[in-house]
Amino acid sequence: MPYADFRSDTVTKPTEEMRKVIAAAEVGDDIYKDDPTVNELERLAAELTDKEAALFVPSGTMGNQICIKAHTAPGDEIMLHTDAHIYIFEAGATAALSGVMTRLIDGEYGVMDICQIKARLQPGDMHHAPTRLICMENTHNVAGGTVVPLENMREIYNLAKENDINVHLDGARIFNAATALNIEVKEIAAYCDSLMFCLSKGLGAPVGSMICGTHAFIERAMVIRKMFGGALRQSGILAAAGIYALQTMPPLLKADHDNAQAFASALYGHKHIDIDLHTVQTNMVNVVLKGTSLDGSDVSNLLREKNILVNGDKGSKKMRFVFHRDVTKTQTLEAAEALSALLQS
Ligand code: TLP
Repeated sequence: MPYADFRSDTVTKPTEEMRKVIAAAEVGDDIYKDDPTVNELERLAAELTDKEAALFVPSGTMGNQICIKAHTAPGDEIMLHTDAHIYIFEAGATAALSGVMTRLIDGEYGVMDICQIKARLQPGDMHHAPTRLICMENTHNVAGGTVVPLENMREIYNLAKENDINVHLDGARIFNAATALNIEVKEIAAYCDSLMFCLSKGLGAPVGSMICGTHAFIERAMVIRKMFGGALRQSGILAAAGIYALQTMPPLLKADHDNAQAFASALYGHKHIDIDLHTVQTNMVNVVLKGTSLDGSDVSNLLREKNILVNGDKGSKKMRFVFHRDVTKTQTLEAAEALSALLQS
């Protein structure tokens, strides 16, 4: 029996049609800007986000880190949410690669508190690391795939501009945010100077992310991409999948959101499970185990015996289920049933 894999939407595999497009891709050496397929993907990404230019990069992490380095100098300060992916899950790269200080901002559901931001802006005097960059994340991964409201983004962006600070958006799942808000991606991208979005999550491409910004910013980003070892050669092979993903996958994300809703509804009210339904806005469900001695790691091992894959840590009661094009509605309901049954006793 095949596994139903809820560990992440990063696990999606290219479809048959996507593999055909990859096989047929026209390529060239992208470092000479000779790869027509990469050039087309970059044009398309800039158009969709309404930015002047875009750059194909190997991963979301590299995309975020290139942008941070392009916006800052060592000793500067960046502000971001306490639970930001950039802070928690990028292996300390902001310190190691850009030498920047991180100032953390709290906020429920991944929404940064504007009052805290205002209170903590650092002036550029001789005592302080100047605040150069604010990073937002939409959708917000750790909060449960929550959508940061446009109003909050606008307020933060306006405040940043009044203080001559740039804004970067970790939009790894910006297409999920746009789907939930029923708007175009460019309407979210309006509130940042640079953004990164991933092709290799819910959109189903095997590799790659895009960074978008002004022409000058992307010129600088190209140098840093080279420095980080992320400049590729015949990458049209990968870009072809990205173009296909952008052209065909966004309308399908709603089905993943519906599966997340169905999963959460099936488990809501279970005596050993807490789910905050307000967080179930896109393709993730955060589940908290209660009144049981089992931890995330135990539950993960027990579900694996039933061919259901989900991450769970030792000593942690929190588990994340992620919905994507490679899990069906039936697998979703079976997983809810299996989780419910094993926590019943
Ligand atoms: N997130 C992964 C893990 O790293 C946690 C996942 O399974 O969700 N920004 C956000 C908001 C992300 O969720 C991720 C990946 C990235 C950036 C990094 O993308 P990659 O994995 O391409 O480096």
